[in-house]
Amino acid sequence: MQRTLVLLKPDCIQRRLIGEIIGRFEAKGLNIVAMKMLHVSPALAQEHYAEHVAKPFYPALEEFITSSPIVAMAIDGLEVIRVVREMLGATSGLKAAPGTIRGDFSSSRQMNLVHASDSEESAVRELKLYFAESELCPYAPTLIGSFKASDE
Ligand code: FUP
Repeated sequence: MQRTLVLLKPDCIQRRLIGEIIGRFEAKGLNIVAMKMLHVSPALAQEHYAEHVAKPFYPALEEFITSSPIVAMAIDGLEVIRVVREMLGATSGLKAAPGTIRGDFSSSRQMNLVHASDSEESAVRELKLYFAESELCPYAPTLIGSFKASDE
C-alpha cells in the first residue's frame, strides 16, 4: 500500500472540475484519506517546486499556483503513486493521452489541473508540506472485497 499527494490546482477550482476529477479517483477505488482547501503561499510554492525554482518558467508557475485556492488530498492505494500519475497523463494537456485527466480536460502545460507525487520519496516530502499527521484519516474500506482480490 502506498500514499500519494494530489493537488487540484487553481484552474481546476476555477473551472468547477473538483467533483469531476475527485469522482475519477473514487471510481478507480482509491482511498481518499485527507482533503482540504487552502491557498498556496509563495513560500509553500517555493518549497513544493524546489526543483523548478531557478527555471525560467517558475515565476509564472508561482503566480498561477498562488492565484486561487487549491484542494489538497492524500490518497492511498496499491501502487497509487504510479496509478495516479498514469490517470493524470503527460504533464502538458496537449500531449496527454485521451482518457487521462489532463488529456480530457486540459490544453495547457501550466494549467494542467492536477499535481501528483512522482515517486515514493516525493510523496513523503510533499505529504508533509500539506498535511500534519493528525489530519490524515486512514480507514478500512468496507467494500474492498469488491475492488480487489484478497491476495492483491
Ligand atoms: P508534473 O510532474 O507532471 O507535474 O510536471 P513537472 O514536475 O515537470 O512540472 C511541474 C509543473 O510545472 C507542472 F505542473 C507544469 C509546470 N511547467 C510549466 O509551467 N512550464 C514548463 O515549461 C514546465 C512545467
